[in-house]
Amino acid sequence: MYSAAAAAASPPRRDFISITLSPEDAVGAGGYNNSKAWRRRSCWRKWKQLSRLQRSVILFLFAFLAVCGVISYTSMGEPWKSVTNKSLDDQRTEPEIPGLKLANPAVLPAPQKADANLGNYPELSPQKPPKPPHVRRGPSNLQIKPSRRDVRLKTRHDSSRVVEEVVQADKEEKTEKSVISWRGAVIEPDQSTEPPSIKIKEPEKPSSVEAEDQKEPVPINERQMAVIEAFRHAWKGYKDFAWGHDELKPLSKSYSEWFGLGLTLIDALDTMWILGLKEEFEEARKWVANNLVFDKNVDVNLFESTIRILGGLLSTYHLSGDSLFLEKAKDIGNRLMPAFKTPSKIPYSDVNIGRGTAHPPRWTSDSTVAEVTSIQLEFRELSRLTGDEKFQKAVDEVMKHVHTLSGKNDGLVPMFINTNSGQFTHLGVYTLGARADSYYEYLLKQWIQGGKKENELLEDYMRAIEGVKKHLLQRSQPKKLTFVGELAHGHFSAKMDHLVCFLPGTLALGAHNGLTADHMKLAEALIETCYQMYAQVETGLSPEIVHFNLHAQKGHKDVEIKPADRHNLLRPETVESLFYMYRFTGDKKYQDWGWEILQNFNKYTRVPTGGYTSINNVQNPSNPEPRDKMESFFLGETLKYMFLLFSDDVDLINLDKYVFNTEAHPLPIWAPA
Ligand code: DMJ
Repeated sequence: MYSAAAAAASPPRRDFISITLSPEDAVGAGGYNNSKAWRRRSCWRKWKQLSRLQRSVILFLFAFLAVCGVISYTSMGEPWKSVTNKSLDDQRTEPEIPGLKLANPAVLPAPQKADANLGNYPELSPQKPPKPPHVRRGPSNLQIKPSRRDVRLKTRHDSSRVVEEVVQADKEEKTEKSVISWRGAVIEPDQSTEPPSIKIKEPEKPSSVEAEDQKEPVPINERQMAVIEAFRHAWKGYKDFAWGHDELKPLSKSYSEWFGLGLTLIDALDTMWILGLKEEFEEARKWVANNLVFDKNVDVNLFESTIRILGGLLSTYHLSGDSLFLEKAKDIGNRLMPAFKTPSKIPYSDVNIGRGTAHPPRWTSDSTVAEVTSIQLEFRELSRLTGDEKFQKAVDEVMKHVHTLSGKNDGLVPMFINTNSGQFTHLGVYTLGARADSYYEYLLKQWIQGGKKENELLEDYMRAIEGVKKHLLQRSQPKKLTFVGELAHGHFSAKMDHLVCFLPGTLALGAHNGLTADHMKLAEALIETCYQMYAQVETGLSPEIVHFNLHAQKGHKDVEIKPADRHNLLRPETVESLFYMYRFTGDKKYQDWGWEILQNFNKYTRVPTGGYTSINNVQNPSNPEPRDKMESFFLGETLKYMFLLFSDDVDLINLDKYVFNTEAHPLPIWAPA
């Protein structure tokens, strides 16, 4: 016992710890004694001799060391854990948008969260090097079995002669199969998540890949082979003379720049995927990974870069499952956002994607109505994929605003809108052609994309089609072709742009989605007219604009062409509508019409050294006057729609699962019916 007297007698204690092991302690007086009992007794004695402070400090030290030991054990374990889980994580395809659940095992890659750094675009975030691994994810069954595309090609091999290059591609495909899952035409959209801002029920399950795989594969037919051959010829010109530039100039064997962003290459990515051109796709993908940089001091047109670049990247991401394309899509999407910083929130036409500034054209503060209302499919999809609602919010606001505007004529919109006041300008002129066309197309397509719930969009679309019927439809002479003219301050003009030929396809798509059968009737009449715009012309190719005869005159056809309008830019609209019409009716005449058009493109616009060219004069077969330019949409749209038109496989971009943007880039329908 420790007493005060003993304390006074004993030397003052110091508050430090000294642990001395005397030989006595180690070896007892009686020599070495290592019995358990002796050791226990000796330790206990030693412990009792320590002061209370010394004992506490020793206990504390032991406790401290034990805690350190536990912590360092767990942190050393982490890297091991992540190493062992990595391969599993690579294959996982769960959605990362909080609160959203996959309705079925994902076929396409999971939507990814927006990179937090990208929010500060474009001033702060330099372009990152292309980091994401080149991984194509897909269901395991597709990785080990030959794809439907493989089988189609094989069937074709067995039955008849095949274009040589396709065989070559097929061989190469087989050698690389162990590395990459080339999904070809077996394409299931990722529809299993919904936009963050729209609350709807659990999305329905898209048809499973397994079920689709059991179907007989549809072999590629000769007409599709011819499209592949045409694409390869066009691509050869682009690769040889314009690689990485915006457009090929096939005659001068050079290129032209518009934005300096490899426009043709990006526009063509998903076409290559759909046509099964793997080798070309891989090469283009490398260019995107290593050379596509958006951090550039360049002005781009908001609409054109949205439909071609953003749309092209998003659809390629969906088809290939390669996250590189989503990263690039996020990058360009963020860089385009400054366009919406206007007093009215109606976006400016031009954005400098390097500086983060936007402005209207030099001569006006107006934007084009079709442009500001035809960027929605792409920005909405970007929000769905990133979980960042700012993209969708910006474009939805434009649609809501336009919905309320006065100045429409039975649903028909003027061509311009002011970015300051938010009001339509240049009132009184109504067209379904340039500057208004895709407004109507995107009303319907957004409604379909969003699962047919956004009633204002449908309302505006239905009203507009009634407006077309009331104000713009007429019949020509002598063939009584139904056409869509224009209205300028109450005066009807029998002028129709080739651009208007998107309309039969859009009407048919609406009818397929449950809208009135009238729309299909009108579509049938209008596609006949669009075909006649080719058939009645000397080269069998349509001019940019035609004027229809309203009165029968001896020796006159329905179609008249003015000298300034007789060029052909290799535009897609008629082929696009032929594709929809064939899909929905199965009437082979639409394929035959498309076949004629392809042959005429080959006859009058094909450049022997590679590429196709727009021409100046569709009325002169002996000299169509090549213009020396291949527009990016020839590969992005015209040849893609040709290929789809000639296909009898309704699952090759199933129209109940995908909606095409106005540049022919398929995007998933969020909640398919
Ligand atoms: C393409 O860029 C798009 O189809 C757009 O909607 C209209 N113009 C061209 C094709 O003609």
